[in-house]
Amino acid sequence: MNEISGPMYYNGVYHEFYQYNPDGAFDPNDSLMNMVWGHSVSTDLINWIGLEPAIKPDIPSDICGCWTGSATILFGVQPVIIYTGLIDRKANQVQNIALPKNRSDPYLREWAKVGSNPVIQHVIPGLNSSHFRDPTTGWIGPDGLWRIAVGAEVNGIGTALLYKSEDFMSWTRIERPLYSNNALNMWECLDFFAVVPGSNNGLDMSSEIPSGAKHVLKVSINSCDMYIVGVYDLKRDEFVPDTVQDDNRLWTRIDYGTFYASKSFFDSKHGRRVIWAWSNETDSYSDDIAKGWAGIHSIPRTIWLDGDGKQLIQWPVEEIESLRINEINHQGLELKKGDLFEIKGIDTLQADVEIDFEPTSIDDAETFDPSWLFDPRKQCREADASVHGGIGPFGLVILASDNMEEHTAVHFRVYKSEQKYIILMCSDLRRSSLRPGLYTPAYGGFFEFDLENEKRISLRTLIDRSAVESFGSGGRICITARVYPVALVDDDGAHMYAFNNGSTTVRVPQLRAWSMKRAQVNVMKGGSV
Ligand code: DQQ
Repeated sequence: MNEISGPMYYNGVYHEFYQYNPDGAFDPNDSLMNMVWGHSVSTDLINWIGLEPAIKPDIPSDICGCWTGSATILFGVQPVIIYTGLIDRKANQVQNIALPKNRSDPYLREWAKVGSNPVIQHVIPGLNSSHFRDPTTGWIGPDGLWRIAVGAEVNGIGTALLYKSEDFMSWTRIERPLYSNNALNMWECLDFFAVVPGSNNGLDMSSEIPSGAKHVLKVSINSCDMYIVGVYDLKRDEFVPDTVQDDNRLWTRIDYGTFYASKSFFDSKHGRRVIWAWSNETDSYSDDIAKGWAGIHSIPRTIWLDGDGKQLIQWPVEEIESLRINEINHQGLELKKGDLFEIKGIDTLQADVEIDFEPTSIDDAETFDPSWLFDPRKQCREADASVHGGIGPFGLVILASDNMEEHTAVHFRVYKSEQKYIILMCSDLRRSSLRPGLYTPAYGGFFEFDLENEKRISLRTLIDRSAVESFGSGGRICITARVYPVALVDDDGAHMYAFNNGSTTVRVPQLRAWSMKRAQVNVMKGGSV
């Protein structure tokens, strides 16, 4: 499977539709021609029931595949899916609509395509018709009309085309796009949502958006999910970024690891916005064929905008804590240069770890070089966990074999840049496994941190065997990684450590860790798994 398509909360049930390849774990032509919409439901975002696919290719306007799209709940009662259909084997794309056959079925198992499909076709000069896809969730304007954006490449430029409709069925394109930027070409899986700076209450895009709200445009391209914060100019129906860098390597990322095509939705049960994404395998295709599956979805995260109005914050939904068991707790540890503290007493292959680091002095931060911002992964390779620093590296070593031949390091290093501090967070997979044929980069990203006032740098890492999801500084920076250590396959128990390799001693005021119970994942309705 690949990404989540059309997540929604409707009548007490969460729906997760997703791109699913019925032909197997590996698509030899990488053409994704037969994709269907897989469908799972949950009441807590943690335990899932698998259902039959909701949408399959069977009409001329999706005959070669049902690609990504969104769900919108019209006036709180009528769910509608709008998705991309492939009309031929050249992957030319149009947009289609499907409605639930029976709204009183709590799981909305069956969906019917409307007779007027395709509801949107590619008729714009300069549009690359095989790059015209992934319609967003709808939102309503002050004129009462619905809007959606569709990702496209127009004359080689990445564009969010804007469409308007009275009834969500018949659509007219607004000549001016919602936004376009030549820093990138095709934009996949656009997401557009409103946020109030400093508030973790989510906003429903189908309701009135309060004044003072900001808007976020997320684009997916080249395995990266990037976002821009700005305002939505209602008069011009245009997204206006607060700032945008010409060089897309400097765009802020939702997650700096294997986390792609993310999608958010408004969760009316808890009044929050939830985002999650596809994390692809980074093992080999033959491994995928042997396993019989490929691709997972990250743990859903609550997402909101920091009080500074610039940075999105993400944190695993609180329901994940229902899986925590066997808590262990340490307070007042001190890690001097070279110290390694073993975290024992939990299942290190399936764990949730929360740890705070407090450097005892801020004097020894090394000088930051702004050119590093273009390639944080290079900095993670060059200044890795074994390279002594001033403040840091400190962090966690996880999934480590007895002799450390295999291990994954998730760590921070603090730099001084004129009057501010900039932290590099890395998730370094280069020694994660002895197995050949794996993709094992050192992922990394930078973030600004008010070290003088905040003092503590937090790290939370959720480990679910091959999935390692790390949240730095309360969710200001996230890195998802996939690892395949031999120790994991053999199930002979891996080690976990907190470490410091910087000359500044680091206090650990609080370290809490849990084993995680197994969630029910895609238990098929009717008993089989
Ligand atoms: N995957 C879908 C497309 C989308 C891409 C096809 C992103 O709709 O653009 O499975 O991973």
